[in-house]
Amino acid sequence: MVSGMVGAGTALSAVLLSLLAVPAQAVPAHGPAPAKARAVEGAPTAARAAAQATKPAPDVAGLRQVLRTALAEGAPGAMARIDDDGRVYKVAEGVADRATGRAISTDDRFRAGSVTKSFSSVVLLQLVGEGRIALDASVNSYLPGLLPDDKITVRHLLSHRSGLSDYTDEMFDKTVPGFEAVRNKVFTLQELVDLSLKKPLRNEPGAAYAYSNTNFVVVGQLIEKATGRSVAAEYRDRIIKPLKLNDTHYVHPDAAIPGRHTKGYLTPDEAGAPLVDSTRQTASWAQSAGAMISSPRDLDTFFSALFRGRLLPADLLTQLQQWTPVNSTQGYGLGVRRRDLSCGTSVYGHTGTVQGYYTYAFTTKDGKRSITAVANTSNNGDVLNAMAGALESAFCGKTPKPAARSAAPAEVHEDIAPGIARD
Ligand code: REX
Repeated sequence: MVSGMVGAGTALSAVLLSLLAVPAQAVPAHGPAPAKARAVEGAPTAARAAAQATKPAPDVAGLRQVLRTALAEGAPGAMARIDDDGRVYKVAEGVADRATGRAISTDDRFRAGSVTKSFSSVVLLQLVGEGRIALDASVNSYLPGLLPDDKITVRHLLSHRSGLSDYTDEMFDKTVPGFEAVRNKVFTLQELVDLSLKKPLRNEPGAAYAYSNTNFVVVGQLIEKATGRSVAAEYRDRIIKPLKLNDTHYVHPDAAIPGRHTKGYLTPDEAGAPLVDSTRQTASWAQSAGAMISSPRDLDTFFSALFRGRLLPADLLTQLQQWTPVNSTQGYGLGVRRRDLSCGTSVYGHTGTVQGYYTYAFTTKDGKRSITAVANTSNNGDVLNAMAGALESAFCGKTPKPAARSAAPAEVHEDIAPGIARD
């Protein structure tokens, strides 16, 4: 079913085997063959049929090549799952566990990092829909005295325009020592905000986009204040249970990933130093900004449901898509990213980076085609850039040109705190 898998063995032999493996086609895991799928969907209008006819099929061979490039750049394993209107493609290369040589699988859970921000945003926007929070109200009106400027609004937090500094810049200045110092720590949300407030605001509230984990820690505080419950309970009752996301867990401060999962391997700053198994951690430094555990199926389901309008009323889904420019090909909405691809298609979702895991989870405007692509390493800009090619393969239906990849390093730092990803 999952092609490109390798048998048990040493990590090295598994990686070599996967690189040498006969390229097997990705097989739809379930659902009808494409021609039938369109027929079964039933009597599309002429316009819809025309739109479908022009929508390129995913380039599965290209996707496999993207994953292999990630392995060649240093990831022990990489995998991706595309959910295309009922048709599923699964591709996996390399290992989930370097010690046992177990092949990575698209059924593996992983740490989804900042994709958590999209979950936090949905919960907060639902509270807006219920009249419990107002998007343009001052954060301090709900959390008196918390922030140094009353002009910072809820919307500024969700769109990274508050100016609040990102406490992770300093925390992870030195990658492995920074990680080991917090791996087992348990922070309160307030402690994380306090770390940020040691630094002045980076810009006037609302004036500029400046990515900061602090924004979504404060979003977590707002959720807890408005509901009187933990963010974990709100994620569970508002998103995880209704969408039956059985692989999605917010276990903070537990350090273990429940169930079947890929290990994560952090790349040290020192060239040639061995990867560090970073699987176990409290992820307390991230919490409502990045502590979610999920699977490719669940993230595809989540973003698909969001853009099909199943989580938010139409007016709030519109608000979520008010884009602040990030660079010439990216925008940030309210807890979601927009990426404009080379073929003219824009896709919507989020990226994630926690120690040992890189994630891309994106969907189309209509929510009908989604991809989640994961590599089980981090702090490796070459792997991050290679994995960006998964979006081109999934949505543009063609193999990313090497030139496109070599042009990409400029975007590694695009809105990740300075020094977060290596060159
Ligand atoms: C923390 C350090 C990165 C990672 C970070 N992660 O801010 C948040 C996230 C939760 O997912 N953000 C991404 C570490 C970028 C997003 O929004 O897409 N790097 C690593 C270092 C660098 O320690 N010195 O690469 O694992």
